[in-house]
Amino acid sequence: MALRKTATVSSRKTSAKSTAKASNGGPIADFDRDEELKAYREMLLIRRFEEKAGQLYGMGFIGGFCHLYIGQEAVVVGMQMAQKEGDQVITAYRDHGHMLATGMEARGVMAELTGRRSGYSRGKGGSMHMFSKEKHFYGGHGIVGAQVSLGTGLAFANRYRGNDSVAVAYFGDGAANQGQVYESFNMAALWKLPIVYIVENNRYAMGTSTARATAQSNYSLRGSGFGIPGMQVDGMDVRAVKAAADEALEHCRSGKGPIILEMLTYRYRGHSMSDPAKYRTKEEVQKMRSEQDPIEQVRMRVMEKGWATEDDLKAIDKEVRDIVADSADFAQADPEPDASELYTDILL
Ligand SMILES: Cc1ncc(C[n+]2csc(CCOP(=O)(O)OP(=O)(O)O)c2C)c(N)n1
Ligand SMILES: [Mg+2]
Repeated sequence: MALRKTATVSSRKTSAKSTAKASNGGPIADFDRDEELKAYREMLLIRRFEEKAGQLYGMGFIGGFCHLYIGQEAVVVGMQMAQKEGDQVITAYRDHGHMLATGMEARGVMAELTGRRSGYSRGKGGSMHMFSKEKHFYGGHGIVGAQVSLGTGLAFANRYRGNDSVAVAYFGDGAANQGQVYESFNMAALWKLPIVYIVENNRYAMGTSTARATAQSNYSLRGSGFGIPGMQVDGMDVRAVKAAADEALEHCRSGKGPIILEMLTYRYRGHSMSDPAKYRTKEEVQKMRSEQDPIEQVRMRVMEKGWATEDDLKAIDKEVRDIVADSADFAQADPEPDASELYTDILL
């Protein structure tokens, strides 16, 4: 696979017209009406869920850390649309979107965020530590970069068992500078492990911009020393993500080993819930929101093509809002775990 060159993210404009190429020159998937509306719904669910999580945090219902995924929705939704049943997902702490995209229930995720009994980790894991073996979601990790090694282990297990599954390991631009990432790349390339490494390049690691922290800002090239191919992808366009995902998953499934997808994306909110945001201007955030918003891009396309009316989209919005409101009501009514649960499900 050819390595593609960087395109500047800032030159992109939201366009209602469907073009043959993504804004950085990469391929896009040709979505039909159902796919557009599915992508729209899934991304909206994540956004509304995250907005509600932010509210509940402000009201004191969620304790500890809480990292919102708002702005980055197209990445996980485009990837998930290309994956097959059995493909594993693992990510860092900015993880609620990944959980919802794998099909985990909003109720269980919200209950975990609020530390309740019906949460995915029985209220004992919180925002950063949730898992669902049934949905092949392996966390939720607070140690920056750790999920890359663990994800490589998942891929090793696939190879060892001789199954057809691919592991998808997400990590940030900051995590990409961790040493264990390269130890993992080495083993994955050596043993041709079926894994897609996704660098979610949202331009910041907490308050440090990529420009200040990295000697090689084209993260798709980070595997080149190991012969791992990579692509830069417009991570704000769900069709571009889907096209890259199709190619990458096929690469892995056909036994060619690992591949890296660098998703050019952006987070609208602060790193976590308290973030003075002195490291970027309000104008920078506003420009991304108004010109490249992943949900707005789909909305404009489906409206222009006559694939949905305002009312159709409002109905989707209502359905999604209802799911999210229900999850918040459920979580607040659910009891906290009993004190006797303190010593269960843990290694002593
Ligand atoms: C090993 C380790 N070092 C440092 C931290 C503190 N820390 C938490 S998040 C973060 C930034 C990571 O940024 P990035 O990988 O770009 O992910 P993003 O938050 O942008 O999604 C750091 C340094 C940590 N949790 N683990
Ligand atoms: Mg980052």
